[in-house]
Amino acid sequence: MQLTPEQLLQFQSDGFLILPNLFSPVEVALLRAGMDRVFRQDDPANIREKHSQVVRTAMALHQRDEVFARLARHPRFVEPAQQIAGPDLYIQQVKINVKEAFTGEVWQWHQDFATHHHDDGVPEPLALNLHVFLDDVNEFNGPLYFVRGSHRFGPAATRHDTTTTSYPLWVVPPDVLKKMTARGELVSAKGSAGTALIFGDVLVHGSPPNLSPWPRAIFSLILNPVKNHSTSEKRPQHFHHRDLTPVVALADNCLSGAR
Ligand SMILES: O=C(O)CCC(=O)C(=O)O
Repeated sequence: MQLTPEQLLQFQSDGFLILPNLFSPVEVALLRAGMDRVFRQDDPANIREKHSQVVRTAMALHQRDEVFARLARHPRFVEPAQQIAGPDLYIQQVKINVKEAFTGEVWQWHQDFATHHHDDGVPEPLALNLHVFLDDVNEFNGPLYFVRGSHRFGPAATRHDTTTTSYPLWVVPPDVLKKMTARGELVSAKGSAGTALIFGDVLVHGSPPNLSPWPRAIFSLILNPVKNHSTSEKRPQHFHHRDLTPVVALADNCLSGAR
């Protein structure tokens, strides 16, 4: 699948794209079945909420379940990513982030690059984050918030937050965010299950707690140019995979039959 010239311009201008209903209800059902399987596993890559102990993030999914091995190579993700970031991309991270109804906790404002750079030694902010909603995401169940155009500020001053999130995250402090929002509006990324997002490594984003009665699960794939690979192995490999083999797109119907 190729992005149109208009979509590419919009990505360059806003720093993100929302692609409504990119995956069908049947494909979402296959992915949700995979999510149930990996969440039942007793695996250190299932990271739990600090307070409720339910799974907040499940990582290394392409190594743990066939449906996610295929999704990480899906042409609707890989081909647009290659258009933006170049042909040779490796699979850096594959996860699902969940915000359970009533208890799902916050993700502080951050740029993914800060953690990729400080913790993994990634040189440049070239990676892309590709999401697909596994639930309907609305304004109440903890959508991602973006600061439109914040990628144009480049890497921002950061603070290492080891208390709020279930794993340490380099976050954007409030005074920096305030300056950015004076120049770029806040957008909440909403849509039906199957909607996809693409955003770059320095786009500022975060998400509020889920106070609603509706759970919210989002699959996330990070692809990084091979030439921009990590140079530190400080974090366990489920945070940043070491295999630099360039990803090859599968057929468009690759999810059917995966279980
Ligand atoms: O899933 C979310 O709400 C945000 C997650 C996020 O920003 C991240 O994993 O970097």
